[in-house]
Amino acid sequence: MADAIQYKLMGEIAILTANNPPVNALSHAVRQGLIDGIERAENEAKAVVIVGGGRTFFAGADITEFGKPFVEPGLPSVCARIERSPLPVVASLHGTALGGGLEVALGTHYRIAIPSAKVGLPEVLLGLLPGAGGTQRLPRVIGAENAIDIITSGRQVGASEALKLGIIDEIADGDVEEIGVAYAERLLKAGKGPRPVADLPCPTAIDFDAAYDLALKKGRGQIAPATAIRAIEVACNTNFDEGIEQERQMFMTLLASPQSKGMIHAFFNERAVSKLPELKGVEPRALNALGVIGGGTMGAGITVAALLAGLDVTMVERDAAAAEAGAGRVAGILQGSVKRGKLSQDKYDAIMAGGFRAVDNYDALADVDLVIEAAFEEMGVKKAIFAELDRVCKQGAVLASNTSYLDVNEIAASTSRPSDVIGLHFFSPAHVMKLLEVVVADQTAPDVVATGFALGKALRKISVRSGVCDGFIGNRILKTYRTCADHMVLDGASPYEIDKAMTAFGFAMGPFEVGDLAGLDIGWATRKRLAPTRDPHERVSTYPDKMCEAGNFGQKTGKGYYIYEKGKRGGTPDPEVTKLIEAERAELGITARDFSHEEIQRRYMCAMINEAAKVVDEGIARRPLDVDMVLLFGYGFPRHWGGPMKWADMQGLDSILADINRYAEEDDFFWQPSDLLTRLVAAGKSFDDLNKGDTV
Ligand code: T1G
Repeated sequence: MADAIQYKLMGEIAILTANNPPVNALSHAVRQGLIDGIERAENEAKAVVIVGGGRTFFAGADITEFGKPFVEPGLPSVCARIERSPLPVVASLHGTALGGGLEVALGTHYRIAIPSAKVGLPEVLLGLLPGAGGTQRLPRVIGAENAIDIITSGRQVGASEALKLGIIDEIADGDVEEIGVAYAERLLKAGKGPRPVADLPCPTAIDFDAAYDLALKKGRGQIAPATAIRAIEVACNTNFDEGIEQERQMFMTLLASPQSKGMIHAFFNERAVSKLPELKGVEPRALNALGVIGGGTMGAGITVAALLAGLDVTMVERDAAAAEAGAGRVAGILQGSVKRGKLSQDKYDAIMAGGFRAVDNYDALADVDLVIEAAFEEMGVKKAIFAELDRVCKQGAVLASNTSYLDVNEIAASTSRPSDVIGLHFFSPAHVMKLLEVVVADQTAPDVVATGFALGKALRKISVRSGVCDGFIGNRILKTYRTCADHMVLDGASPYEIDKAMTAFGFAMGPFEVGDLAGLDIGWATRKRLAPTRDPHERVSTYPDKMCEAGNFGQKTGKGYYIYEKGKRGGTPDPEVTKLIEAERAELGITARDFSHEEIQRRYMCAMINEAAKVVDEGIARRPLDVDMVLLFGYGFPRHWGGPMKWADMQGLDSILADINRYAEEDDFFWQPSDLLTRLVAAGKSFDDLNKGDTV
């Protein structure tokens, strides 16, 4: 195997080139290679240049090594060894110098970058903090305030901002090795020697308590950003070596924390979830021109996502007026992106001039590669549209429905080409939400599935494969934990306490706030749709119907569970709702009881996990990690827990099952323990074992 760090001498300059594709992660071999390279250079060179081979400088510590036995040299000692070299050491940056990568660069004495390079310390996005001197060296270079911003946000900083801040010393265009060597030669000519950052004075202190409290509040329970602030505080009032020691202790504490395990689980699985073994070697069909049926909220959002990905889109509406309205919605969303500087006016003009048209006849879809139907959620409407698509679309075109719960098999069977039919379930707003459920019907051809995933990749979505059932993966699980919340309300909990409990757990919003945001009429329509087939044993609350009958659909009507005043953020609890609930309890003869936040969170999560286990057991979701990614990217599940299945594993599946069995003593209709969960507990296995291919 080629050396992880390649060494060559060019004149008086030793060049150490990282060679650990794809992102030059700082694995053990790379770390050892850096030490060996520096020591060799000190015997024969006057200066050293460290550069990344391939597409980037080091993109950080090797995350796959976390949790495995630690092997010296550690990254802190690699950075220290580079820093105390008697030779001037230059880091020449391209791609993304992130985490341990930037820490290595801060361990060198001079930093140069090409204009497109980015730097950052994103460890908090893994539930960690910079553990190789980043919290001690960066503040010495850019001050405590700027360091807090970069470290607690985890954001990537462009080369020009990095130059302004002083993270890098120069920007130069050209080959990254050549600009590095030229810079080192200029330094030698100028008689410049080593310039350890560690020798810089402690940065000026700021109000760390205020910064700490703010980070905790913003983190919604995440501990890493706040801990990083304490580490930066140490840099301001302790000598460097002591600071490095304390940083290490804080790093090791976070590394052992469930939050870090949750976030590392999310990091790897947001990349793994779209890689299906059965699609290996399956070529997707062509994907240049799209058709979108419907110019409403979903149709317009899907169109914008496709246009921003450079695809050509033809939107079809029932008549010219509706087509114009649809085009107006698309233009409105894109102009919003121009205003926010996310899209240039030129790009906007190019899209609206060429890549998009809204029409009122299906014949315009004769040559498109894929059509996404985003029309009214009614089976008759769907079948009529797919009959038209079957008539006009070319052979080989992929016919997709954005339905969020209807039977895709039934839609497919209504065409002469069911193998070309698939579900592509976007989430509102479709140009923002990252999740895409790729719903595979019984007859969907493998290359059609591959095309669905290819579209997801082109639109920068997190695509998750789902089988066909009512609500697919996400909405089916949502219905269950939402019902659990309703049951707790009937038994005594207030919707507002439930919202507080779930935001304390880490959700941006509780279930009743989400209901108000999405529109309570959606749930109402679902209840009406399912009423004819509802099991008489099912507990249903009627007060939500009364709220809807009164026209209170949430934010869009100014009143739902909360009352919303124009221009004011958030809503205030509506006492009328509490009255409705108390009346229903009295009617049902229920004596309200207290629910602690812990009990609310536990029941809510157990309901979610139990239904999710059934979804996996039935093969609707292939793996537990698929469920985790659906909840993370479509339902606001807190990333620092990794998803419900990861959270369940960290809690211990036996304790989850024990609670479900206990709840079943009260209501054995709603709480029917998942067979898969029972089998896993009996076998002493976890959801993660299933992710790794194990079975029970
Ligand atoms: N370690 C191991 N594997 C990594 C990796 C890493 N740091 N970064 C990426 N990969 C894998 C990734 O899983 C994927 O694998 C492939 O590389 C391509 O990545 C002590 C403790 C660099 C911006 O957090 O943000 O340093 O799926 O698909 O979209 O203080 O990867 O192909 O099998 O994402 O072009 C800090 C993490 C670590 C950066 C490139 N560093 N990486 O994005 O490609 S903690 C990070 C990224 C640390 C020290 C601490 C991105 C990227 P596969 P990709 P991309």
